[in-house]
Amino acid sequence: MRRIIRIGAALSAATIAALVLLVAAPAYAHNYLVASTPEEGAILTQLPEEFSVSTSDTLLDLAGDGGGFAIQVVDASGNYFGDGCFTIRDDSLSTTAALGNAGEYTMLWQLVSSDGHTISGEIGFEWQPDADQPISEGFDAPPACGGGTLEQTDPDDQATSTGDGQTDAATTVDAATVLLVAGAIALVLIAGVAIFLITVRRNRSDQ
Ligand SMILES: [Cu+2]
Repeated sequence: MRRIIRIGAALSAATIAALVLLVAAPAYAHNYLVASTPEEGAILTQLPEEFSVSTSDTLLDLAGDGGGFAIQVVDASGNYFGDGCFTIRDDSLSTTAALGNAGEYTMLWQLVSSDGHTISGEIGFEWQPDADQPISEGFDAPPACGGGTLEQTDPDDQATSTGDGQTDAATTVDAATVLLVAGAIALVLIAGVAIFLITVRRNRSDQ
């Protein structure tokens, strides 16, 4: 009976350790959002100097061309505001934009984490402009920085068009994470088997 309890305890510890590693490994690899202007659910009456998102770590702009990055402000009818240009500064991504009529707006963002992974999200806010605020017409397609519009593309397509370098970097990190986790699980299992064998041997010598 004591043996069964010992084996049970060893296997539970092994399982818990493996689960912790599986959950923790990818969790601290990505950047995550720490602040934004505006904040989710904010009611703006004045245009902010910048629309921006700040993350937990440096952003990865490998080619220096902003590939994989985007920040757009859209109203409820799908009109885009701003000129499509953006700035990458350490851990934050920002753009400037004048907005249109009062109503619900969404700020869409996409960026490349310090680990090479693309992350994205959206922040909803309300625009109730003061009388002195400029009102912009907006565009019916995402504006391209420098003029014209970008073709409407799926966010997944944008992520893969960031260039081979970044895709490779992301793949390498994935492989490394998998190896790390697999190695840790193997170690824990070996330890579990060792404890099991020692327990069995001890019980035999007790008899
Ligand atoms: Cu990641």
